[in-house]
Amino acid sequence: MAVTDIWGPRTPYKRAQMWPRRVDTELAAGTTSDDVDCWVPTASVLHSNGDGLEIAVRRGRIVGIRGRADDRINRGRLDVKDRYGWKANASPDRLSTPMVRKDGELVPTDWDTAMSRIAEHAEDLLNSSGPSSIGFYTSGQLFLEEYYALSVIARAGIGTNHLDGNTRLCTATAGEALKESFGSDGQPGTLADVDHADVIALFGHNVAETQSVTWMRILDRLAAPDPPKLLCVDPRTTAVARRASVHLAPLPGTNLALMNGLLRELVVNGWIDDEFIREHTVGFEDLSDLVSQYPPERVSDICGVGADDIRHGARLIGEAQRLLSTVLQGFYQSHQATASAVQVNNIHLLRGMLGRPGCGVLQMNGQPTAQNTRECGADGDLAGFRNWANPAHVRELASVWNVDAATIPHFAPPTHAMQIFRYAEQESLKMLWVSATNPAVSMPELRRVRSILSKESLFLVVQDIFLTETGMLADVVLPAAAWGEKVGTFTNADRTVHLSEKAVDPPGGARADLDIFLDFSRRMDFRDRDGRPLTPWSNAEAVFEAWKRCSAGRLCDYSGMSYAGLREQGSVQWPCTDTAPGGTARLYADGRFWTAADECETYGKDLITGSPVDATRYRANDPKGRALIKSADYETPHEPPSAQYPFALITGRTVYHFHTRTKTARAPELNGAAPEVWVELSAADAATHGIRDGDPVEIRSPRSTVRAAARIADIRPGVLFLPFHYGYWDVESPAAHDRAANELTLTDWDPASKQPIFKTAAAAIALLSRESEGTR
Ligand SMILES: Nc1nc2c(c(=O)[nH]1)N[C@H]1C(S)=C(S)[C@@H](COP(=O)(O)OP(=O)(O)OC[C@H]3O[C@@H](n4cnc5c(=O)[nH]c(N)nc54)[C@H](O)[C@@H]3O)O[C@H]1N2
Ligand SMILES: Nc1nc2c(c(=O)[nH]1)N[C@H]1C(S)=C(S)[C@@H](COP(=O)(O)OP(=O)(O)OC[C@H]3O[C@@H](n4cnc5c(=O)[nH]c(N)nc54)[C@H](O)[C@@H]3O)O[C@H]1N2
Ligand SMILES: [Mo]
Repeated sequence: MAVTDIWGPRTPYKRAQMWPRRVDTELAAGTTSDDVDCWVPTASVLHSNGDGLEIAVRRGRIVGIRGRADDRINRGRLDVKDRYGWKANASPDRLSTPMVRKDGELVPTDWDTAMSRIAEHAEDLLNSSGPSSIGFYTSGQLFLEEYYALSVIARAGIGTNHLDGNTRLCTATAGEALKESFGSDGQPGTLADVDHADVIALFGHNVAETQSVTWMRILDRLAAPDPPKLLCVDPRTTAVARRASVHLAPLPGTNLALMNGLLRELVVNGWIDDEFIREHTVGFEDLSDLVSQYPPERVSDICGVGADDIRHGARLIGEAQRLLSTVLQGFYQSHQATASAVQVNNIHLLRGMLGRPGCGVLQMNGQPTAQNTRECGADGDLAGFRNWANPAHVRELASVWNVDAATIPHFAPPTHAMQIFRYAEQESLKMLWVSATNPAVSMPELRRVRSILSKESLFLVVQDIFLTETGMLADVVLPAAAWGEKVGTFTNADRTVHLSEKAVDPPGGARADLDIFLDFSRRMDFRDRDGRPLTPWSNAEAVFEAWKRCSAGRLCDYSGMSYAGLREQGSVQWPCTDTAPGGTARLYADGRFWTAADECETYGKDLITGSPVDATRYRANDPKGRALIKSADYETPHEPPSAQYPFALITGRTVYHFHTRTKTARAPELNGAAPEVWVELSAADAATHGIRDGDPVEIRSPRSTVRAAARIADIRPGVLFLPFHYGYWDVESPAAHDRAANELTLTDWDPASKQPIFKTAAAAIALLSRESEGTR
């Protein structure tokens, strides 16, 4: 298959049939299946779909990949990044030895020197400044066992509240929206709902490029009789939009007005399930009052979408028999993120469409292991979806870890990433340990981020598989083993857990992230209440067994799983318990939610201000298992287009690259398909500005300037789209800082989920002289 053949050939199937198999295989040039010594089971780490994969190994080296034919997620198929991305593992510039900064330069050293430098620094800070001077910023790309170990180390070992993941930039809003509506994080639906739905609604989700195997599944249904209808909500005419029955292209940042308008149509037309609303929800009257203020004409004015298009979109949802909705960054990273994502949950609550085949909500994840970051409490919650504001939950966790409840910080919500960086800026945070994320490219307003990471007052540890833009600013760099070089489990966007086996050894002295964290814990000599080691584990399986105990009784219950079982069954969806040993496809089939005051993961927040609901107030209105219908009024974005910056700037992805390209730019096929940064604009705007396709242009925001090649695309006039993948590790003059989209984005976040707003900023565009092309 050519690299540009992204979705491959069709294997049509009708509703409620089994999705046919199609096994995709990619082997290194000159290698045939006969040369492969063994196929090692794993799953994808280049998106959240959780496609089951097998790594081809020959003489201790990775020589290819194929989809697992029997995996229920992909039935053998490969995403294009997975087809080639494995090549990065053997890249000659993999980090293979620790480095420490000496006289301003990073120099190679041995593990003992690097780790003792970190441990001594942490000891000193604990003695001089206390636990709040130390923070951890981790990922959505490590394994469950690694997050769990880190969570125990940070919360019970160090005792700091400053532990968050890059999942904050990614799916904090997914987690928050689920908590606000259903009382707990946890995906209601399953990817198998694609097989049953008659309408699939995609809200700010370019699934064709970002979870391309799920798009193949949708395409295969579209190619058969009785295809589902699609509703696409995206300001760009993506491949999804092109196949949609209704495409709504709202102005960036106006999702909430659109959602309120759609909900109003459902109410006005009686497309609601009164009995479900009465029996299983609270808050309908408030929502109904509020959305009555959003008739199609008003919404049309706000969103720049035709009033009749809004009616058509609502009818599609309202008359669906089996509605599947998916939500991603077009909502989560946009203005009023949580409030908008919650309205998608509300559609399903109003229509009573949850827990049945085809009736699902997928508040999507983005990163392969983001779900694990959240459930292990390496994000803004306590392990096992426990409520930091509920003393009984804190005591329960303390007893699992055998520590005093007072050791686990719970005086305030766990600190969110943007606030951790703020503390570093203010110098109260003096040590930051960054694992498997590259904030010097992926965080908003990069000039500020660079200045924080470069501060003299900050001791920066960076644990990665390559020397990234962030690593270059570190005091200590730790070389990690990558996927395929270590063992562990991880959980995709529909709660499916896969075990990823070790296929080959890591390069040089690189070590599994888990081993690095556990080494640190041993050096710090963290102990439990009885003086026993806090993290007594020596391998991933032992950590998994400990996590099973921690998760037992909570929604993300793993207690019925084991490595042996995962090897046998291939994959399992949590909750998986004694009573549900095969796992659980759909949550909430019984219409009972996790909202009871004693159970819930949060007492919730005001969706507009983010201010938390206090325990007393929540208990006074205990929803006792009914879902919460929460509504909110639309407000204008914080940085709307202006005379000086007339465009709405949005940022996002292309199918060929993963994030900051540390892996995909090292796979020649993928890099060749998208070697340089571009900016998309409409033909009308291009004409006004005298810009032709391919011209070098400059995009300016109140923060900075980026240079890119113009691409005339099918995008709403007035909107610019810039992929955020391109940083500086592979350019000749990195100091120019004129390539990364996040030079332009603003420091601002959703008040409820604290997720940064990467998709609503103002910008201007101008043609650069055509001769300056290629001068980078
Ligand atoms: N190829 C590839 N796949 C990936 C990744 C990758 O880097 N590359 N990353 C993975 C990760 S971590 C994530 S989080 C997911 C993200 O997956 P997606 O969310 O699908 O990807 P994005 O391109 O960030 O944004 C989706 C769409 O939001 C639209 N959008 C922008 N602003 C608005 C708005 O105001 N309203 C609406 N309705 N839409 C808007 C954009 O036009 C864009 O098409 O992808 C995962 N999969
Ligand atoms: N403007 C803009 N900015 C965005 C977004 C956007 O749409 N627009 N999207 C946001 C989203 S959704 C996300 S998820 C983030 C992603 O942002 P980042 O997390 O910064 O992106 P990655 O390039 O995936 O960084 C992961 C790092 O982990 C390393 N790594 C990979 N595997 C391992 C491993 O096993 N161990 C260790 N130790 N390291 C490993 C990789 O080499 C890489 O350096 O970006 C966010 N930033
Ligand atoms: Mo993400």
